[in-house]
Amino acid sequence: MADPSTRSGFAAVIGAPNAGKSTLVNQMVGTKVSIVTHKVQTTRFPVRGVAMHDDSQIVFVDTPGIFAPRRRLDRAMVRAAWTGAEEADAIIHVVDAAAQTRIGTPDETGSDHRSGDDVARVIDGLKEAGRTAFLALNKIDAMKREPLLELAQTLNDTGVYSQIFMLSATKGDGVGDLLKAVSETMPEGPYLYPPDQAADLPQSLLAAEITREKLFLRLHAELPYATAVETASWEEKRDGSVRIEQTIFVERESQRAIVLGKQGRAIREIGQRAREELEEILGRRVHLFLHVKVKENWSEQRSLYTPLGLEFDV
Ligand SMILES: Nc1nc2c(ncn2[C@@H]2O[C@H](COP(=O)(O)OP(=O)(O)OP(=O)(O)O)[C@@H](O)[C@H]2O)c(=O)[nH]1
Ligand SMILES: [Mg+2]
Repeated sequence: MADPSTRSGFAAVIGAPNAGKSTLVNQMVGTKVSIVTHKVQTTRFPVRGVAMHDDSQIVFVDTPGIFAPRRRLDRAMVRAAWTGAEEADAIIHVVDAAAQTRIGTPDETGSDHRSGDDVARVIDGLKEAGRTAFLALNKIDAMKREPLLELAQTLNDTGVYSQIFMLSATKGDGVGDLLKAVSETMPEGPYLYPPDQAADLPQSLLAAEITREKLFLRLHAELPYATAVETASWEEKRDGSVRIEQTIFVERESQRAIVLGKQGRAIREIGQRAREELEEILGRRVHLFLHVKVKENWSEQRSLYTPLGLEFDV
């Protein structure tokens, strides 16, 4: 019989690209379930992370950033984010509060923080859906108090937020308060996952994501967005190690050359970083083999979308 005193449900974490959604989910779950980089549009599909708080189980759904989509993959990403929100018991809107006070000023990455538009887009979406959300004003470690309070006031006036939290997802400040508040809104019911399970991403997919994170960190400008990673084979060895082969797809031959680097230096570095992290996650030796393949239209292939929980026809 299910214990009637337990609560469980889904909490979608939505917001503009780069707001810190994945960092926040990892922090609330207490382990890395979703990859994080300084670049926008890192997360491409919904990733679940399970957290416990007292007798509540919260399944956080990290989602791709919400922005004005252009390509098919972009549209699918944004659609997935909204679907995640519609289906969830609670919604957390993460806002990069520090960036909001720098709108129009390009930073070292060349980004001009037009995410003001993206914040408005989320607010409009919440209004249309008739939903309220928890507002998580993130990155408070990187800004002054006064503009933060002003921003909180402005966003509060929109009327779409039930509660406002100010936090630093990287440092963990304020994250516990949000977790507690969300846990209290979860509906009564039995746990959806075993209480000690943190993630539900298949290992081969997680391994592909780790490599994609290293690609995003190593490559520049538009190139990361022209890449995708697939785990082609996964072989358990008798000595306890695992042999993983992955394919990195790029759209053009010239991109392949950059991913490989001079005398294969770039791909070696990417492979080494991914292998080191995989060994840490899996707790055993990993032999990682990366192949770079040109597939001009990888982002137009239906078979790529479904396994990731993305819709193709949007
Ligand atoms: N200073 C500071 N940086 C943060 C904080 N939270 C996240 N970041 C940084 O913001 C960047 C983006 O973080 P992510 O967690 O990947 O953001 P995201 O919202 O998941 O981004 P997408 O998946 O691209 O939509 C990374 O460089 C993080 O280290 C924070 O509290 N303070
Ligand atoms: Mg993310």
